This record gives sequence, C-alpha cells and structure tokens, in this order.
Amino acid sequence: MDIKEKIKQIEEQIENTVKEIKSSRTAQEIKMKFLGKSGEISSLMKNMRDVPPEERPNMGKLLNALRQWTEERFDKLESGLKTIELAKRYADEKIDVTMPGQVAPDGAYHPTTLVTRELIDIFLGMGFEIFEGPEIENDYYNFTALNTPKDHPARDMQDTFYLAENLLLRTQTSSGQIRVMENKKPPIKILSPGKVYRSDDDATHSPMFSQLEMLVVDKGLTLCDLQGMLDEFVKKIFGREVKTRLRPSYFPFTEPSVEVDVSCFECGGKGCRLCKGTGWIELGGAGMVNRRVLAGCGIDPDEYTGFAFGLGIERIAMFKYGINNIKLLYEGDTRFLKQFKG
Ligand code: FA5
Repeated sequence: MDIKEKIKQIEEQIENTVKEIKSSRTAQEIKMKFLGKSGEISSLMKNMRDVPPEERPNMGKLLNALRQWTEERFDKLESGLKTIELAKRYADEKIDVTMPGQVAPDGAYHPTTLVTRELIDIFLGMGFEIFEGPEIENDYYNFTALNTPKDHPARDMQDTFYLAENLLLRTQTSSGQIRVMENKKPPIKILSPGKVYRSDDDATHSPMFSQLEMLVVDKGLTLCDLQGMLDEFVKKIFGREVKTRLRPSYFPFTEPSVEVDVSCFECGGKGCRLCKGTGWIELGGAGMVNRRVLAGCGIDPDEYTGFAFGLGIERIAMFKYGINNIKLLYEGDTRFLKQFKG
C-alpha cells in the first residue's frame, strides 16, 4: 500500500478511536498503542530500511509529521479529559461546611482504669517505681519462692488455673516481688499492678481481677513503717478522716501478716450497708516480708527487712463508686460505663 494512503488510514483510525475514549488513563494507554516501541507508527518507521534511498527523506518527513500530529492529538485529548475529571472530583468531594457535623460519641475511662491510675499516682508521688510481671507464671514465682511449696495448705487459699504442670495464670501480683528481689538489691521500692486469675465467681469475686502490689525492702523497716505508709495512702485515696486498722492474718510470704481495714467512708465507722454494719472495710493483705523469702532471693534477712501490701483494685472501685456487683466491671455495657466520664 502507498505510504500516504497508509498514513491517512492511521489518521482516520486515530480519529475514530479518540471519539470513544472517555478517560485520561485510556487516552494514555491508547497513545502508546500507536507511539510505543511496538506501536503502529514505530513499525512504519522501522520499515524505512526497505525504502529506496531517494524516497527516504520525503517519507521520513511524512512519518515524523504523523508522529507529531498523533502526539499532539492525544496530549490535547488527555489534558481535556483531565480537566473534566478534576472538575468531577472537586464536585464529588465538595463539602458543605455549614452542615452540622457528625459528632463521634466521647469515650470514657473504665472505672478500674480510673482507680488504677489514681492509686499509681499516689504511690509514684511517694517515690515508687513500677514493675509489671508476666500474667502467665511458673509455679516457682507464684508459690514456691513465696514460701508456699507444693502440698503447703496455703495453696488452697487460692483456686488456681493451671496451664501445664508448672505453668499457671498468676493468682497474685506477689509473684512480682520475687522477680524484683532476684534482680535488684535493696533499697527496693516497687509497685506492681496487673491482672490475676482465680477460679472464683460471685458478686464480689471474679475469675479475672486486678491487684496492686507494693514492696519496700531496706535496712531497719518495721511494721510501723508499713502502717504509716498505708495511713498516708488511705487518706490520699479515701479522704483525711478515714482511719486504717491492721488485723492479724496469715500469708506464707509475710511474717507477721495482717489484713488492712479502713474505717467505712460511707458511715464514718458507725455501721451501714456498705460495711455490713461493722464500721470497717477490708482493703487487702500485707505484712513484713518473710525472712525465708528474702533469703531465697539472695537478700540477707539479718541486714534487711521489708514490707509488702497487696490490694484488689476492683474492690476499691466498687467501694469508691458504690458498685454492688463486680460483674458490672467486665460486661462493657456502655450505659454503665458512661456514668464514669471524668
Ligand atoms: C493476696 O492475694 C496476697 N497476695 C496479698 C498480699 C500481698 C499479702 C503482699 C501480703 C503481702 P488475697 O487473696 O487476700 O491476698 O487478695 C488480695 C485482695 O484481692 C483481696 O483483699 C480482694 O480485694 C482481692 N480479691 C481476691 N480475690 C478476688 C476475686 N476473685 N475477685 C476480685 N477481687 C479479689
């Protein structure tokens, strides 16, 4: 076929194709079909080799003109389509700033989080450091090192979830005491908050709950130091008029051991429903760290003494906010939770 005729045919083909193109992207793709390396115009150019030398200059001119025309034709089309596309995008994304916005509901901190933060804040103010131990513990840290070897009757005080023979869900944050004392020499002043697990389930007991452990080890500490610190802590969290009382108790890892009570902040100690008529509310367990526990961690019990205290965080949240069933703290019911918006 005559080259001029071929060029004309390509031009017509381009004009027909261009009419069908609706997007700048297609325009770009089709342009490459004509002008790309294996495009139609490029293959015509390659055929120049077979043209007699005297016709080459003229033919070269014609083909260059075709290439330039094609390029311009597509560029014009593409830029026209881009303008239309941009205008459409602007129209689609147009925002009426005078429309009322969609307000996302505000979240609120969970009461357990609020109380945990408040407790931590108080102790940090007294110079404590935070230590977080693992929730999956081995038998040694949760029991044996806490002077509760296998077959010790005190193991029955807590119903344990075992994962394997030596692996369990920790029943108390006291396991953190050992992990700290093994790695740090006195003076020690740590606070260890976290989740603990026991096979317990009623209105005031949950299988998963949170504890806060406090441990101080130094030279010359006595039960009076423990009482002084608890007094200060209780006044900060419940108010200056609230009193503290220590009652004899038993924990294998403390000697002597005490139960810490506070005077009922609802009735001031006269007796009411909250304190079940006793005038006192139980906060948690405490005591002087047992000599055997200190020695087992490589701390000389003749040189150092220590005291520890462990409380249930949900229990404090229940007292503080008047919550009568611990389950409410785990159900995630927003009607309950939004009442704690700070
Ligand atoms: C202990 O767990 C000791 N490790 C505390 C301790 C620490 C003693 C340091 C001495 C020195 P106890 O089992 O009493 O003690 O638990 C402490 C607190 O956890 C309780 O006073 C109670 O507030 C809370 N608690 C216990 N079981 C549950 C439960 N199932 N659900 C919610 N709170 C619980």
